[in-house]
Amino acid sequence: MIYEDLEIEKARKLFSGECKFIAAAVNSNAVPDEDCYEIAFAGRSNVGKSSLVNALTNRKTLARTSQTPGRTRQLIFFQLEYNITKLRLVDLPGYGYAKAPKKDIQSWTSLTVKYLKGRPSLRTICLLIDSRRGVGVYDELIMKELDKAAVSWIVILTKADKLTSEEIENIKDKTTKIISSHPAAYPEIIVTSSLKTEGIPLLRTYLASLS
Ligand SMILES: Nc1nc2c(ncn2[C@@H]2O[C@H](COP(=O)(O)OP(=O)(O)OP(=O)(O)O)[C@@H](O)[C@H]2O)c(=O)[nH]1
Ligand SMILES: [Mg+2]
Repeated sequence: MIYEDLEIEKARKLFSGECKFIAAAVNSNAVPDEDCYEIAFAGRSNVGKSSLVNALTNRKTLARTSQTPGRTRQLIFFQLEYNITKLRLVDLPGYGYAKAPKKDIQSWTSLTVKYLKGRPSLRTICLLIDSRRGVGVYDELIMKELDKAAVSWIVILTKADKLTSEEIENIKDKTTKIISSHPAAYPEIIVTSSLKTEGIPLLRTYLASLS
């Protein structure tokens, strides 16, 4: 991914502009009207979705984060505004945490997939993978759901600060191979650390380029 200075600057301005919480939806009937583009963040519980939303918007406490998995149980909508550009960030509930993970996946599916499938304003889904754990069984299931949703998705590796650069290269290669068999996946991966803000400007620019 290579971007021009102008695009990088546009992204920086959009993500440092106004950002407000607009809704927390427990079911697909409660989601706000589609009046601007949206980007959704999906991934296992505790993978760092809420932390990534905070890092992107440069706000420490916009999305609630927690050391206890299962913190975010609703679809949480945040809206960025800069001049006439608007973009919504949607923090999705995590999956794979409950003691009965299969049941947990089913409830994730019924709540979230309904939203993902019927949302023309959704530009992409960021699927977060913990760089220490790699792609797990439940991530594979979700990838299949995402392929069916007819929305493009991109893998974001999180918590890169916990790995050496050699380990990062390994997990990047492994993950790239896995996504190559998924038709709706963006072929490149973005490596991030919300703690060290690594990869955050690149991800902002990619997301802003879709708006
Ligand atoms: N070292 C490190 N820790 C991180 C990073 N991002 C998140 N964490 C930690 O991981 C834990 C979970 O982060 P959250 O952002 O709450 O995860 P989540 O995916 O929103 O979790 P759920 O809402 O439960 O699905 C917290 O303790 C964070 O501080 C990172 O980039 N580096
Ligand atoms: Mg969360």
